[in-house]
Amino acid sequence: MKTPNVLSNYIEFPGKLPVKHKILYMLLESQSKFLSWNDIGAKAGISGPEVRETVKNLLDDGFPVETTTERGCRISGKQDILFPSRIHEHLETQVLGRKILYTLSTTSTNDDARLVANGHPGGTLLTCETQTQGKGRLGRQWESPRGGIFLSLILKPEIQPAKVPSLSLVAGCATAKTLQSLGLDALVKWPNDVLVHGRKLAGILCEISAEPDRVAHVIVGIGVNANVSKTRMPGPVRERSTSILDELGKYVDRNVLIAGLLNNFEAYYFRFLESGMQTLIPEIQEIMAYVGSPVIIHNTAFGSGETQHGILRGLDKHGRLLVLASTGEIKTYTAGDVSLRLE
Ligand code: BT5
Repeated sequence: MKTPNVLSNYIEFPGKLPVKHKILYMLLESQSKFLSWNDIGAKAGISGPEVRETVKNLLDDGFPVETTTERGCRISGKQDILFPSRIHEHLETQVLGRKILYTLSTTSTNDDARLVANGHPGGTLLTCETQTQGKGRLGRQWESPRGGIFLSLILKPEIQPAKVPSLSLVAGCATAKTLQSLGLDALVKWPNDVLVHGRKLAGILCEISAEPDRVAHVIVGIGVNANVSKTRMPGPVRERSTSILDELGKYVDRNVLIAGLLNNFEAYYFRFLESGMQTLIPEIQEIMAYVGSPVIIHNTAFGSGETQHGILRGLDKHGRLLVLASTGEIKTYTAGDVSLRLE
């Protein structure tokens, strides 16, 4: 059971850095040069034994710190690490990510965001290097190995609760556009996936807390397989997933990518709030997977569990899925899983 002290492992930006992160960033910035124990201690404001204890902690966290008695310690080579300050440098947003909460590892950033949403402003970003209990929809699991992007945004939109489900598509669209800017052929698969060459590269999980006519907050969780090969995923996921590393054959700067994603998402989010979902539909349909193709819909609304076949037609003005059934009738879905029907 999580305590209300859920953020004790997080660092807050802007804010004071805990000693561990101060030392980590010192080592990373010194670019493979040794830093003496004394220098580190003086800069971090702690004693020699405390420095050694903190460095041991960093080793336990998986950072390849090389330690020597004489010369001090260093981290060699480029490390793929998130820096809240670097995410911040690349932000062009007014609201999203203006406050960043970052930790190396947690159970699920969505769970943490939900627990702390009341005490934090709309737009707060939670992110981490790895999740131990990453969540998908309907109790499914989200594989969260290091190198991926795992983020949750606390949003406090003044909209009717019924409009919240559209935010999944808005986030999906922003994620796909961000991936397209890297040269990837990214498409949105209704309601919450981003596919590249038919394989899942990113997923969205929106969770709402609301009264009947008022939204308290929405947590928009986004997972992106970035600098991680799908070979690190368990078998069934490996077959149906891909990553930026697998597609482009190179590492990306996740700090820049997260900032770019937030920049794109905010632009769409503001349009959604100002003008409604309707204005975004044409753009989303343009990058939607399976339009015109035979599909199978597994309807998950109200636990109905029914499965239907049809031709995917697109979206209605609310972002609901339109499918042409074999009877000639157009069916509308508010929730479900779509897969391609192989003839
Ligand atoms: C999703 O659910 O796609 C939502 C994923 C949201 C993840 C983010 S990460 C930050 C935040 N914190 C969280 O705890 N969650 C959010 P769904 O449509 O139900 O898809 C889940 C299914 O995708 C699984 O059952 C697997 O088949 C597959 N899957 C799991 N991990 C994957 C991965 N890393 N890449 C691709 N597919 C994956």
